[in-house]
Amino acid sequence: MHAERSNAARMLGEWRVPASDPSGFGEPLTRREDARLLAGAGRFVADLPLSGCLSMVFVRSPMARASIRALRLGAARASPNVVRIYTGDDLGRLTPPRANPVMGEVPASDLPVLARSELHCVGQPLAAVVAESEAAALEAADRVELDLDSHEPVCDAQAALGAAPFFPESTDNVVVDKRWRNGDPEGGFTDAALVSEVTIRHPRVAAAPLECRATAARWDGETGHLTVWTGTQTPHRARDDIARALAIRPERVRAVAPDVGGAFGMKASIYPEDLAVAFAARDLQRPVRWTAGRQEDFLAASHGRGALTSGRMAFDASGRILALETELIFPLGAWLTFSAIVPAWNATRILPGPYAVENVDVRVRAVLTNTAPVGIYRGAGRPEAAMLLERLLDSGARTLGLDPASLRRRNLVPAEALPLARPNGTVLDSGNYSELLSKTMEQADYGNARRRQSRRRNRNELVGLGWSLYVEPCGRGWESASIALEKGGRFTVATGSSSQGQGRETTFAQIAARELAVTCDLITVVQGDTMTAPSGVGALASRSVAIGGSAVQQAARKMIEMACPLAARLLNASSPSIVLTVRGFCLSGSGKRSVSWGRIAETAGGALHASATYTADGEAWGSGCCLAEVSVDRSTGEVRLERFHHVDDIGTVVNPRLVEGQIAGGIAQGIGQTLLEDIVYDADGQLLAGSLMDYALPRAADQPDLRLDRMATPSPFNTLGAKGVGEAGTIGAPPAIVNAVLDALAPLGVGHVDLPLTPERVWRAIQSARDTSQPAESQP
Ligand code: SMO
Repeated sequence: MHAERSNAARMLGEWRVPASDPSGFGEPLTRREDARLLAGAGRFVADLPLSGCLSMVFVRSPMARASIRALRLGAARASPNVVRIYTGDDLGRLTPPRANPVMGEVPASDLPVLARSELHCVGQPLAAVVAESEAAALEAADRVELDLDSHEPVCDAQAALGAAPFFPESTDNVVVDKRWRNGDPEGGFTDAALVSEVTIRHPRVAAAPLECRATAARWDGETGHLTVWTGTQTPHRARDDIARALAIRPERVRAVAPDVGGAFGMKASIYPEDLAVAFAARDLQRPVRWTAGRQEDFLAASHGRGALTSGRMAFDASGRILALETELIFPLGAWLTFSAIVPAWNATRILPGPYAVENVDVRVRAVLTNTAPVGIYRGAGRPEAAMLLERLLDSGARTLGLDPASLRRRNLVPAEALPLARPNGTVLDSGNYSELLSKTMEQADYGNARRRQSRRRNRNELVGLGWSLYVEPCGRGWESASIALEKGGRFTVATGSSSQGQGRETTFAQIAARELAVTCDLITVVQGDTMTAPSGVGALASRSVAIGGSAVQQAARKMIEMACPLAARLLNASSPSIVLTVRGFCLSGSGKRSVSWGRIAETAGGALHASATYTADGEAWGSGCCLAEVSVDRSTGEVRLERFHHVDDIGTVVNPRLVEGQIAGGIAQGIGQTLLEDIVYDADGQLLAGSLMDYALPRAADQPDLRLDRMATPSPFNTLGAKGVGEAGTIGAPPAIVNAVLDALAPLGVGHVDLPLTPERVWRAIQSARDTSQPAESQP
C-alpha cells in the first residue's frame, strides 16, 4: 500500500485523501437518524414490545433523613394485579457500583438498592412494586404504609462539612479533600496592586433530558442470559456493573441502549432502580420494565452543579495576574454515582484555565448531603471553574479600570507555549487563545459595540457586554470500533461510543467514508448494543469523536490493509504499488484498471472484518471565547440576551452542522443554568422544584441571536485531530452572560447578583443599589 502525504492531508492522517473526496467529511450533512426520529419511528425503552412484560414502580422516601420503623405491605399486596413487592431485605446488600476514584479512593457509601433501615434523601427508593400494569403498580404503591422516625437532615454542602456523619461507618461527610499548589501564592498576594474576590453559589440543576430514565430486563431461564435495555451513555459499563451486582458472568449479560432521548451526564452510570429491574426479571422469570416519570427524575436522578466556589486573584497595576487562590466545595448528595467526583476533579485540574498563572493554590472538597445525588452534567466542573475565573477577571478589570478584553489578552497562555504541561499534571495540547479573542472581537465589532453601549447608557438604558474564555478537557484513554465489508461494497461500522442523540450514525459514517474513499450512504453505523458493538468507555466527557472517531479511522485503515493484498492479486501487481481512490484500488500512477470494494467483498468470500482499539496519546483540550450582549429592563429586572458570540476551537470538524447544533444546545442549557434553572430544597430537605411547573427550563423565546464562528488547531493527541464540542456551550455561556449583566448594572454600583439571575433577583439588586447610591442617571 502506498501512502501519499500532502500538506492538506497532513492533519487527516497518513493516507491520501482522494482528489475528489466523496465522503462528505467536513460537510454539513443532515443527520441520517432524523428521518426516523422525527417521524416518531424511534425506538426507546418504553417502546420495546416485550410480551408478558411486568411494570415496576418505586415507593420512595418522603423524608430527607429518617429511620424506617415499619413498612406495612398488607394492603398493597392485596391490591389487584400485584405480582410482587420487594423491600430492602429481599434485595440484600445489592449496591450500586463504587465511584470512579479520579481523585483517589473514595469510601463506599454502601447505599442499598432499596433502603433497609436508614433513609438519606427524599426520593430514595425503599420498595419496588411489580404488577401486571403500571397503573396497577402505582395503585399498590399508594397503599404501602410507612412508619418513619425522622431526623434532622443536612442539605447544604457547607453545613455538611462540619456536621455529624450520615453513615455510621464513616468518620465524616467529606469524601474528597485535596489541594494543589504551585509557586508562591502568598507572595503574589503580598505584591498585589489589587486583589479581586468572588464567591459564587452555582445553582443545582436538573439535566432534564427529553426522555426520562427507563430500564427493562428479560431473563432467559434456559440459557441463563439476562438482557437489559436501558437509556444509558455507557452500555458496556452498565453490562459489567449489572453482571457484578447480580453475580452473573458478564458474557451472559447483554446491555442494549436503544434510541436514547438525551442524557447530558445524567445517564452516565447505572442507578439502584436499574439493578432492581434486573433482579426482579431474573427472580420472577418474566420481563420487567420501569419508566421514570418527570417528577421521579427530578427527585432521584442525579443533579448537576450546586457547588460553592470562592476565589481571590492578585493583579499587578498593569493587570497581570500574580496569584490565584480558590476554595471549591462540591455537594455529592446522599450516594455516589460512578462519576460523582468528576466535577470536583475537572474544576480542580482546569484551573487556572487558559491563563498563565504561576502562583496557584486550589483546594477542593466534596461532601455528602441529604439530597439526591449530584453527578456529572454537561460541563461537569468545567463551567464552575470558568465561572470563577471569569468573574475574578472581570471584577479585577473593573477596579483597575481596564477593558476586560485587554486584561484577558495580557494573561492568556501564549500559543507558542503549547503544548504546555502544567504543575497539576494536565497538558494543554494545542490552541491559540489570543486568536480566539481577536476573532471574537472582530466578529462582534467590539469597539463599535462598546460605543453603542455608551450611547444607550446615555439614554438611561442598562446594557452590558460580557466576556468569557475557557478551556475544555475532552477525555482520556481508549475507545474501539470495528468495520465489516459486506456484499456490494457496503460497510457496517460498529462503535463502542453510543449515542443519546448526538448523531453518531452520521458523523461516524463520514469518518469511515473518508478513509475508505466511498460515499457515506454505503456505510451503516451500529452502536449501543454490547452484543454487536465493540467495547467502549462510553459517551462522556465530549470524548466520542476525538477518541471513538479515531478508533473508527484506525479500523478503516486496517480494513484497507486487509483489502490491499486482495486488490493486488486481482490487478496482478504487488501491494506496495496499490493506491485507494474514489474508484477503488488501482495501480499507483495508472488509474486505468481498478478494483472496487464490491469486488474485494466477492473475492474475500464473505465479510472482511477489521477492528481497532484506539488509545489517545493524551487529552485533547477544546477552547473557546464568548461575548454576550445583554440589556436589563430597569423596571422588571428582566435580562434580555440581545446577541451572543461564540468562537470555538475544537480541532478537526467532521460535520459543521452537528457542531453548530451542539454549540447552540449547550448555550441553551448554559442560558438555563444562568438565568432560570434552580433545584431548590427547603430546610427539611423537601424538593420544591419537582416539576416543570416549578423548574424553569429555557424555551425557544429565551434563545439569543447566535453568532458562531470557528478556528481549528487540530489536537496532536489523536489521529483525527479532533477535540470535544458537546459541552462547550454550557461552559462558555454562563460566565459571559453573568459578566454582561454585571457590566449592565455597573453604573448602579451593583457588583454581585446571586444565580440564577432571575428578574426578581436582578430587580432587587437594582432596588437596593438605588436605595444606597445616587440616581443611576448621574453615573458614567
Ligand atoms: S457531563 Mo458528560 O456525560 O461527561
